[in-house]
Amino acid sequence: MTLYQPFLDYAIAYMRSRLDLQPYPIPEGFESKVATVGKGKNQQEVLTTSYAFQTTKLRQIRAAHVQGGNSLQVLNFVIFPHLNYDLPFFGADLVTLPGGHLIALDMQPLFRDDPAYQAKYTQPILPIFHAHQQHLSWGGDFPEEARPFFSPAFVWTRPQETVVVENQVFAAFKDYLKAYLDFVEQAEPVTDSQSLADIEQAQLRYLRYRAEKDPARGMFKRFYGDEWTEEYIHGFLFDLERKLLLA
Ligand code: DBV
Repeated sequence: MTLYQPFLDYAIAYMRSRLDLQPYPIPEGFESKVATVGKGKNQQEVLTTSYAFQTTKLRQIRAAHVQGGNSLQVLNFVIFPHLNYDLPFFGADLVTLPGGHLIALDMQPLFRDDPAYQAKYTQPILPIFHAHQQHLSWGGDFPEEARPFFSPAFVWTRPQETVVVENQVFAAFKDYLKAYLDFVEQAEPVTDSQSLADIEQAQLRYLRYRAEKDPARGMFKRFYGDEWTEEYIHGFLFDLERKLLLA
């Protein structure tokens, strides 16, 4: 059972239908990785596969899909716009662990507290947020330091039932992705040098936070070791700093 495969398939097919998706390089050794965990009857394979694309407006569209049986399924899907667009990040963290499901879905703002930015990128999605929020109760505490990176339209929920993930969460995911691609379609390049500098700073702030606090670090280290994990995080999942150094 791979709970999030339909999300991944949908996202790729839908993006293909609206964008000119080009491949984005995945470093060698990170396209697909498997480990066997547990002993005896409890042995389980954990497979992590990576997907990555780019377009003229979107620097990196990438997904990590972890499949390790009924009680370990993860799809982490993030879109990083090019640095000359003020677009938010599309962020989906869909996680199933032995303790249950944990769902984070958002368009993560570059400038959370800027009213003009909110009017442009948060207010238009509030109706979608409220429509889905009715079916998805608030997921409770999350790290306080992560707060600046989420929008007021942050879907954060821990469904008890898998069927809620398959139906309500999937519906929210589709609506958010559609709304995001609408923003992408409308986005115009930023040329003002101060705005460009602000965008780069905001992207780096977000990226450093995510790379440093990646909640999957412990899990990946257990499965695949320290070296593979750090390289996966800095060389693929959150690679902006490396790419800027190379540029
Ligand atoms: N999270 C990632 C990547 C993952 C991933 C790249 C490829 O950023 C998986 C895998 N997220 C993942 C796992 C867990 C979480 C939890 C495996 C469970 C960790 C555990 O319980 O052991 C949103 N994801 C979480 C949590 C949050 C998010 C708030 C709970 C963390 C906690 O309670 O400490 N998404 C995550 C986040 C940001 C985001 C923190 C910040 C901007 O966009």
